[in-house]
Parts: sequence; C-alpha cells; structure tokens
Amino acid sequence: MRIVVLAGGIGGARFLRGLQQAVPEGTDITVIGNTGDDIHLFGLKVCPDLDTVMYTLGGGINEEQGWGRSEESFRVKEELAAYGVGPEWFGLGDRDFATHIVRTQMLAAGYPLSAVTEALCERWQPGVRLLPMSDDRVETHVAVETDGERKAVHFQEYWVRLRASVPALAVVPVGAEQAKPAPGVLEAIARADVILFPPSNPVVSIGTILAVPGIREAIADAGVPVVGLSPIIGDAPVRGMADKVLAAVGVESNAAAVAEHYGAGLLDGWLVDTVDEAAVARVEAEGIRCRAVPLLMTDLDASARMARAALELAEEVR
Ligand code: GDP
Ligand code: FO1
Ligand code: CA
Repeated sequence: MRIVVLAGGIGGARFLRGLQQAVPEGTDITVIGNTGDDIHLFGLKVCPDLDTVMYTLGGGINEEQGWGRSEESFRVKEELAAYGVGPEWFGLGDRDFATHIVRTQMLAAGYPLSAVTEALCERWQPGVRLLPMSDDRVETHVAVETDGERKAVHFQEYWVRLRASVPALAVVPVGAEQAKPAPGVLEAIARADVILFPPSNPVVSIGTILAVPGIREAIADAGVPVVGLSPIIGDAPVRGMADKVLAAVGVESNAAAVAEHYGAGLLDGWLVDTVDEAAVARVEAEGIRCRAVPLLMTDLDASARMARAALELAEEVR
C-alpha cells in the first residue's frame, strides 16, 4: 500500500512514528513536508518542519522539545551573541548548525531543496521518502498589530519571539502562488492508495502545503480516500498556536470547524477525539465520514492506534 502524508513539524512527525509502527515493514510512505516555516539565519537556510520529521523518524530529535537535536550544546549560539549578532530568540544548537551548513552549502552548489533533503536523509534514514512541498522559496508571514502599528513578521518571529501572544490578523505564505510542487510530489499523490492529513497545524502546516498551486487539486482528484485527524481536542490545540492562526482565517478552534475548513471536496474522513463526540454529526452532515477515537499521542502505541483508526476509516470510505 502506498501512503502519502502531508506533514508540518512536531504533530506530523509524532503521528508518522505511530504510522510506521501501525503498517507492515516496508510500506511505501511519502511525506510532503511544509517549508513555509523556513527561515534564513546567519546566512544559513533552516527548515524546521523538514528537520523535525527527519530527526524524529531518524532518532535524532530532542524528544521533550519535539524540535532540534538531542544532546545539544549551544557554543556557536553563545559566540554569535558575544559578537552581538542576532537574533538570539531562535535557539540553534551546535549539532543542528551542521544540518543547516550542509543544506546551505548544497543549495549554493545548485542542488534543489528536494535533492538536499534526500542527501540529509541518507544519514538519518527516516524510513519514509521526505519531499519538500516545493523547491521554491515560500515563507509564512503573520500580520500583527503591536505598539499601535500593523506589520508583518516572519512566522518564526510570531511563534518563537512573540509566543503568539498577539492576535494574528492575517497569515500569508509569501511566494506560494509562484511556487511549483517539488519533483515527485504530484506523482506521489497520483500513485497513492491513501492520503493522510496528520494532526498538524491546519493553517501554517497543512494549509501552507495546500497553498502550493496544484497540490490541493491533485489531492482532490486523486480518487483515493483522504483522511485527516483533528489537531484540536476539546476546542483547543493540544499544543502551539493553531487557535490563533485559525482565528486569522476565520475558523473556530474546534474539531468540526477544521474539517469544514478543509471541506468535503478534499476530505473523505475525519477523526475527532472522544471528547468531541458531539462534533461527529456536524462533520457527517458535511458529507465527511467521521469517527471519535482517542487522539492524544501520549506514546508510540497511542499514535499507532490513531494511525490504524485513520487507515480503517479510509477503507470504510473507499
Ligand atoms: P509544528 O509545525 O511543529 O507546529 O507541528 P505540526 O504543524 O505538524 O503539528 C502541530 C499541531 O499538532 C498542533 O496544532 C497541535 O495541536 C497538534 N498536536 C500535537 N500533539 C498532538 C496530539 O497528541 N494529538 C493531536 N490530535 N494533535 C496534536
Ligand atoms: N521553537 C521554539 O519555540 N523556540 C526555539 O528557540 C526554536 C528553535 C528552533 C530551531 C530549529 C528548529 O528546527 C526548530 C526550532 N523551533 C523552536 C521550533 C520551530 O519554531 C517550529 O517551526 C515550531 O515547531 C512550529 O512550527
Ligand atoms: Ca511548523
């Protein structure tokens, strides 16, 4: 069976670990990763969501944080601060720097991001094919109003420096309209037997991937089950700022509203947590098959159960 998964960072990566445990060894899993979080720092290109998937599935992730490398040190960060070279609010560790140096070096040599990602995965062996959504530059910016002035900040500044403490007035994937799906993305979608939307951020992770022209259409036209899992449980995100960016696009922070946001044109099935049982009828009324199952990824077995539930729902709607 060929599975295609659209993924952001922490939520997507943890779901993918469960999916790998839930399916037979050697099942073909292609991950289309979000690159809208990418940020250029100290002359280096940092790809947080691609790295989170690669490190998590490759065994190099800082488990408590969900991002960055394990057994990190911050000597380079300290030295940069000593030179007064910012920003200091984005915590890049010494081990992590190596990834960004290799990536930036290969990009400078003319390799596209997809080839660079493949090369980095040679080391990490994540057990999935990890494709960036596009080789073209797309960066998510957030419109905010602070000190009485409206301005756009990079998504990472909104999330990490501002801690999403001010409302997001708009979320803009800059460059998305001109971006093309990376090599292999449309082919993977066309060959898929099932397409999954893990409990990733619907706006700045999955929404950004769907904003690349051609990807949403390819998924809608794939003619195979598309099943998603809600990142919202009991009207709140399990972690992070999904409620803030959902509000920016006019979507309530609840499990049914997210399914409606994706729409029946895209989703065939939707899993909500058992606390959101009441949402099932509302989602089904949208023409999207809906089940309530435990959706907290408390450990690998819980994630695997969720993945199995998603695959079972896919067979129900096939
Ligand atoms: P990010 O790029 O690091 O923010 O990661 P993703 O976009 O892939 O996933 C972030 C989303 O994962 C957040 O909106 C969380 O609500 C969701 N999430 C994290 N842990 C869980 C969990 O255990 N269960 C569910 N259902 N969602 C989760
Ligand atoms: N998230 C933070 O909250 N604080 C950080 O200092 C931080 C550093 C960082 C460095 C590399 C990387 O790949 C991810 C990093 N993240 C950090 C997570 C990053 O903000 C992700 O984009 C979020 O998980 C949301 O997508
Ligand atoms: Ca992300």
